[in-house]
Amino acid sequence: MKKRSMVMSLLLAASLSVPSIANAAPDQERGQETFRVYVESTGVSAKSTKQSLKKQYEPRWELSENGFSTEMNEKQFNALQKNKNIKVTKVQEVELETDVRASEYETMAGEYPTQQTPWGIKAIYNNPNQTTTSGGSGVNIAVLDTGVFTSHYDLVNTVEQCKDFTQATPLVNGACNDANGHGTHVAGSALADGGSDKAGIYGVAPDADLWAYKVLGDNGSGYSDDIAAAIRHAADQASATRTKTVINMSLGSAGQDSLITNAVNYAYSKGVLVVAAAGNSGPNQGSIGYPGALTNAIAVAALENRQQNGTYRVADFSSRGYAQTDGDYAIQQGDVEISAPGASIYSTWPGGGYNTISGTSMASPHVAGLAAKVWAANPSYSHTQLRSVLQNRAANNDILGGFGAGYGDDYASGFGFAKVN
Ligand SMILES: [Ca+2]
Ligand SMILES: [Ca+2]
Ligand SMILES: [Ca+2]
Repeated sequence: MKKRSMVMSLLLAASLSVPSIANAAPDQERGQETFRVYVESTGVSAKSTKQSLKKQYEPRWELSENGFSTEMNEKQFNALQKNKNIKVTKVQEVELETDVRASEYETMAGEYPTQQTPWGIKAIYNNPNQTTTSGGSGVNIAVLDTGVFTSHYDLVNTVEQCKDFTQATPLVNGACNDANGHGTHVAGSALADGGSDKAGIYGVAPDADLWAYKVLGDNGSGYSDDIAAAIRHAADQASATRTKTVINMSLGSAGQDSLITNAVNYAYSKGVLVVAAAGNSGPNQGSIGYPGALTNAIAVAALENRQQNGTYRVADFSSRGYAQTDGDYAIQQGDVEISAPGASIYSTWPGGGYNTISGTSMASPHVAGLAAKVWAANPSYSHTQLRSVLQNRAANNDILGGFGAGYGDDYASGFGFAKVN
């Protein structure tokens, strides 16, 4: 395999540096271990209660008027629970929607990709001979994930923001290191641009701008308050810069989280389009995860590169919605909305190489990229108009293959496979 240039060895070396673990918890005594909580004061004196709580516990994120997240130990948590004017809850952990260990094929750093337009790109462009991609100019894609290897040849020119929401000091600007691989892979499917030499890999919308927001740790797990803060930050940045923004969340959990729900609703109210993985807990009914299951997030199911009943097939692992809503072409909580390629997806990887992995995590950025591409071409659209267009394109490409899939809107594939053409 041809080498891409000497620069790659530097990139590889950079990727091997061990990320520092910031501010490891100092509490070693039994019962003194701290954990993440959200504290909300209630009642007529909620404001002053909050002020005094903030003096005791250093706030991490203030995600509501009378609340904030912080760290405390079991003893402190139990004490606050007894106070009727304080609502204190443990912050939920959220995970990425892929098993990255299930990598099938890897191209080492420094080598050119074996495919410049992987099957998912050809499929969503509806052209088996597609050799490059285009579009997305002026639209931001905020990838809330494990970070991004922003030095990758095929991503470096797309990076506009790189921020870390997971460190002990919240919101580190200019840092978004990905030691996991998941976020780098997701970003590549959405907007890899082939690199300056145009010999690299292509995502759906290579002219879009990448906002790489690290919200999950290197083990692929993160806290819902960090994710909620990143969602709100993306929405505020979209407003401040007066630009169109698509949020991609290839992450989730079985249960609904109020911090993330409120943040998604906030972003949606600010005109941001929110796209999320449906989850990898299929194929049974009701296996869909959050935040995809929220009405204000587009839940994306994963397709395999395999035909059944004359269409692509929904992967068994792809989480399902509820059969009772089949055929209604309406979106309510718990519905799968759109399908996209998500099995055996080849994309960018930390260090500068490429890797093939599977999950609804891989399907979601195909839709985020398509959204950016359609929005850039139709800048007068509101985010709700854009969502309708994506739904219509999906309905025009009905999916019939896979457990639970059938004619029209179904709980496995949603409205269908939304394509470029
Ligand atoms: Ca949804
Ligand atoms: Ca339905
Ligand atoms: Ca169908």
